[in-house]
Amino acid sequence: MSETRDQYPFVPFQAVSFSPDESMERARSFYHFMNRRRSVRDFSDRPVPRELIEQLIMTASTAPSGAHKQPWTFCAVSDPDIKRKIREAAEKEEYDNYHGRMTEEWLRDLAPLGTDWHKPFLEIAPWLIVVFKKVYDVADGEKRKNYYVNESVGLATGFLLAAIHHAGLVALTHTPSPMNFLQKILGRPENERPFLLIPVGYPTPDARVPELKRKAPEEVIAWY
Ligand code: IYR
Repeated sequence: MSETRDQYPFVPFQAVSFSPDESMERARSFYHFMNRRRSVRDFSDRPVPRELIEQLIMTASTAPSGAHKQPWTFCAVSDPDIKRKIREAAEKEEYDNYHGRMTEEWLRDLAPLGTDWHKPFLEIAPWLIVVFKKVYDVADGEKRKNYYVNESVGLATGFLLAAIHHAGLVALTHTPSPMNFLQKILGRPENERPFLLIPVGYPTPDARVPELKRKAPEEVIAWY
């Protein structure tokens, strides 16, 4: 038993418990639900209330993190001027990516997704959630270490995508590269580095997504 357990407050764990049959049924139905999530690029401009975005982000922020530091900031952008600046900067980088910076192999791998340097969704989607990782924290003017920052922020972003899907909205995990322009446009402090840019909203009624298959159990699981 940990030697510090008596020195810090602990509370009873509020277990969520089901019968084995219920667990199996919930696991199946959650899989089928999650398997319907798709990255969407055809966004409608239908508004999404700020309270809904806040609720989704609070779910993201329940993710586990190294030493419970929660080393993330979710910037929620609806301001049209800021969205335009982000689009302009992202398209500038992406133009260079698609015209020489990405390898032939990379371009071939992307071809089935139908992407190019145009990123209109960055202005059309009602919200852009820009996820920042805090490589360290600052408290009382002093640097404090964070741990497993990429793992932690990746987990929180996964929770965010699940929450978005659960609420009937769609998202795109967008990775303009390089994306330090986000730090500048949003005026984030030195300890915050951009991690992912996630447009959030509703799909257009005629939205289309690439036909893709997900790997089978034997391709993604090794049993021992
Ligand atoms: N960041 C570029 C290229 C791109 C890269 C990967 I890996 C993708 O899965 C999709 C796109 C873009 O957003 O177009």
